[in-house]
Amino acid sequence: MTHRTKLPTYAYLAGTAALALVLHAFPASAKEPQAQAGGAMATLAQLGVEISGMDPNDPIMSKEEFDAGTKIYFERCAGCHGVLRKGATGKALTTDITIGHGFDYLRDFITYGSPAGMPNWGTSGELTEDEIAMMAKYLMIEPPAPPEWGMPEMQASWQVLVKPEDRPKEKMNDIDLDNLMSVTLRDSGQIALIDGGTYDIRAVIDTGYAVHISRISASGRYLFVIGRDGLVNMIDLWMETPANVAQIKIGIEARSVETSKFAGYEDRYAIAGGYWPPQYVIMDGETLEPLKIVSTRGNVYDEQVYHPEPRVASIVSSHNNPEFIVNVKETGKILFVDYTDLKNLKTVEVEAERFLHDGGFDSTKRYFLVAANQRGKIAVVDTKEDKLTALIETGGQIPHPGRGANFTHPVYGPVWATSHLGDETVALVGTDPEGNADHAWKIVDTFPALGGGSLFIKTHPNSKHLYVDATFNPDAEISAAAAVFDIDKMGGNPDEDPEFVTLPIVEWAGITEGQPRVVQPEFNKEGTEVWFSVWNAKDKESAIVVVDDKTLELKKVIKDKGLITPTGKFNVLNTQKDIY
Ligand code: DHE
Repeated sequence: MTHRTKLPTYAYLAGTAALALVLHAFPASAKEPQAQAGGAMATLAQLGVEISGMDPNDPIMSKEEFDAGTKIYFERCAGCHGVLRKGATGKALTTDITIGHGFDYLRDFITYGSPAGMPNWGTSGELTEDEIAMMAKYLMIEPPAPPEWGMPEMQASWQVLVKPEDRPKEKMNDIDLDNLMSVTLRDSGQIALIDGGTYDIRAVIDTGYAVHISRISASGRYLFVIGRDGLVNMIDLWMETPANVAQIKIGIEARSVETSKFAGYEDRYAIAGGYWPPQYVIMDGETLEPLKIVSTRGNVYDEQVYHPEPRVASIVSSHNNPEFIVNVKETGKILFVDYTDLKNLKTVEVEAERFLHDGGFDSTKRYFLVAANQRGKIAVVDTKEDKLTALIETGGQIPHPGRGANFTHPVYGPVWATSHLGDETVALVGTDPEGNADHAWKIVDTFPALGGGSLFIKTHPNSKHLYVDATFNPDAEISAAAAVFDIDKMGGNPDEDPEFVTLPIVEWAGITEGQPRVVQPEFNKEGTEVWFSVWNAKDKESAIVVVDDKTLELKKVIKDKGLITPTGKFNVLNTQKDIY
């Protein structure tokens, strides 16, 4: 069952899963930049823009329209095209390009989308004709730059809700913390903590908007989550009912958070990465006090031209050195940031590839593999020696591993796997330079899974299965299922692709309303169950479906009226120890 669907993209991602980056988070001055309002009021003739039916002396748009356009742009477009419209996963939309395209072209493009991944905002009914006309005009005016967010702003937003000395001295609840799942409730601005043994929701905690990921401190006590609006929440899992103990807003838009894990530095520092402003901040690991802010603006690794918006994508914590590994999307650089001396900060800057996104460690935790998604490559760095090990072309379109999946292939030995957003392929990279040198840092096999639009792939050291979703496949039947491969049967016949079983996750959830998508397989602590989110619209029923890893049968459907738009799930032990 092979579906060669070309469904690229992040534009789609940012679109359907519209990131409502709350504009009211901007100070008023940012919403009304003088130059922009001036640009909005400038006449078509002054800007050299023609729109049929409008007089050259008409202003291109009113200030009210400009404000509305700014809001829509941040909600729907910035995730892919960048705040300054320099392009990343989506194309560049700077005025030299958009004015050249003209109004009719832009309007039609926004209306119908493109096979290369631009969503069909008009024909899908997400934007009205008037909104699209407004956006076509908006794109021909210079973009407004959101405000910077430095130490004064961070300090002002920082709150220690429960001081370290007032926190419990021992665990005060009966939760098996290792088996707790932190579940993103995307559109309600919360996370749910679900007991992996009883499936009970033990707490629902308010967080920033559309939390992106959860990470666990080295000790396993503190849970950190980051909202798209840059709000970091620190949750103490030892409390009778786990709750926020500190929070800080580290910027206007953000995706990544992590904590120090190297021996001797457990729970000492936290780090968060910003999309806007493009920077990372190192914080105290017990209070979130901001200690050091470092801008990632700079030159693109290959062309060596300046980029004003190099966003921080994934961040992981090295197990081999006291370092954070910070992936900078637009400049294609991987930074090893040494946290032993924040006053004399040492950073190793590795030239990798554009546009860095998500990734994870190999099974030994020595190597980190990260997708340079628009170049179809995986960059591998050695976290012991702090250098680039390999750049590997996957052969697929837009590799999107999440943290990837590590297993021992019957023929090729230890491998790390990624699926792809832009096509149906799964690619396996050999990761054992000592024992399997011939296969190391090469694509040893690729084979099809359910279809394009895959976001995440997962296995566990105790499992013999590899699970692959197809969340953004345009076919509702495919996005409602997940593929599972039997690892032992891989490579038996080198001329044949491994077969997979299709798990009808949405059908199992018994949800018939809306178009729920299956996203992100995540294992429990023992590696005996795999959990899938059934992600429906905010006003419709969603669920979590738990599958028995041995039998591949349905084990449990978790439903609750508070389970609104569940997406990412993070098992405490697996996340703390980087097991995947
Ligand atoms: Fe994600 C990981 C960015 C859209 C769910 N996502 C990541 C990471 C980045 C990122 C940089 C890696 C963080 C790390 O490891 O430190 N994601 C982005 C985007 O820029 C993008 C494309 C558009 C946007 O506007 O946000 C985007 N992501 C989505 C979604 O629409 C998803 C499916 C649903 C949601 O909750 O928003 C989504 N992203 C996730 C999840 C992970 C993730 C569940 C962690 C996976 C894991 O297993 O580690």
